[in-house]
Amino acid sequence: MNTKDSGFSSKLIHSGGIDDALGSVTTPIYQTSTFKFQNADHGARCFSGEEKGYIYTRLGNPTIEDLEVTMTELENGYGGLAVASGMAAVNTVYLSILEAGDHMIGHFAVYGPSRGIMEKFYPQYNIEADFLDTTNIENIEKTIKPNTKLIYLETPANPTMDIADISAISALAKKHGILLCVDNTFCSPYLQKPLDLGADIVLHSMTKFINGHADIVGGVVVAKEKDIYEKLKFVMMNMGFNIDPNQAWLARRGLKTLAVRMEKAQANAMEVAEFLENHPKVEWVLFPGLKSHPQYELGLKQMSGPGAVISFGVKGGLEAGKTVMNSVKLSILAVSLGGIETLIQHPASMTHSKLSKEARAGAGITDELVRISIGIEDAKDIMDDLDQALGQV
Ligand code: LCS
Repeated sequence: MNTKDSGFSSKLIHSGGIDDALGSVTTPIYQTSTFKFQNADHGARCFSGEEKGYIYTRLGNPTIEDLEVTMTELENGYGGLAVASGMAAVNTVYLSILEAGDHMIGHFAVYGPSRGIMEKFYPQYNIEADFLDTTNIENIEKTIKPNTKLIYLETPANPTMDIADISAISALAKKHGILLCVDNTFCSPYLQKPLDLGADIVLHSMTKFINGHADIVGGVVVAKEKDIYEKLKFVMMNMGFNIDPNQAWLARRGLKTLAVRMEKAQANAMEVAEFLENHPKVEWVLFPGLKSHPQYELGLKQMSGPGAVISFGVKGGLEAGKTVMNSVKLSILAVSLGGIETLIQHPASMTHSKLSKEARAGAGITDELVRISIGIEDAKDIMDDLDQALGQV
């Protein structure tokens, strides 16, 4: 079905959809590494690009394509690539856009490894980066150099929930001939469409809201324009970053319920955030849906909802936060986010532990910060659980 003019939820259900001769309602899992050619000339035509045909799963597979076409439609892009993990998506972007001698600007509080790999691995290829507070556009402007090729945002950011102004930063990037990439993992295209706001590339850890069921690891990159898509595709194919058809199928299945999952999770999160903000044992709460969020107005402008991830500090600091994490019964003490189950974790000792203490402190990832990703359980049960855990402090 052509879903170009369909609404978002119809796209979730009907986009992609590879023709299947046997009439399967869902796209089959093409569990094959390679595809048979009709004859030698057909094989040659597939390789030269004269004819569209499947060749070898690292280069393309109908189950994977189903997911890529859907994500591309949802993000309003030119083309998308599903890859083995969110970090494969991040590195596909870095490797495609940055050459030796180039410079990148990133937000200082992105997912730990997205910053860590850039600071620890890429300098050997003479690629340099500055990670700074991108919620202040002047910081970016001051840091742009003649060799700056990429601005890399994560908004809302993991785990500080900072919100960067995608439209304003995109205008600045365009003025300087710099590409803008946005990690949209915390929102999903249901809540935010970075390409519509001016970004050139959007990426996700599909491990999170896109799949939504904490049962796969995957990533996706979507480009606004053909030339960038072709660069990303070259790297993806030749680095072997492709997702496997089984994982792609699960992600595509999980994606079908994104709208209903996100609605329920963010409604729960709104209740939980208000509950935490009024709790006597809680020092502070960061959640885009609360008026106390420093970029609350900007969030309203560029996101259609606050999402379902909350960061908070417990009175009594790290020790008190640990007591809460050790006392929860319904929430699960685990990293990751964006699934149907509520997960709680401690960024300074877990997801962001590989960043230096100075880098964490500079980015606002304090030792007392606890992050909770709200699931689709009953809001009352989540709050009762947090209340009894806070009661242990
Ligand atoms: N981008 C963001 C915003 C993320 O939160 C993560 C993972 C990644 C990229 C990398 O994706 P992956 O390779 O894991 O699919 N974030 C995690 C987190 O906060 N806890 O565990 C993983």
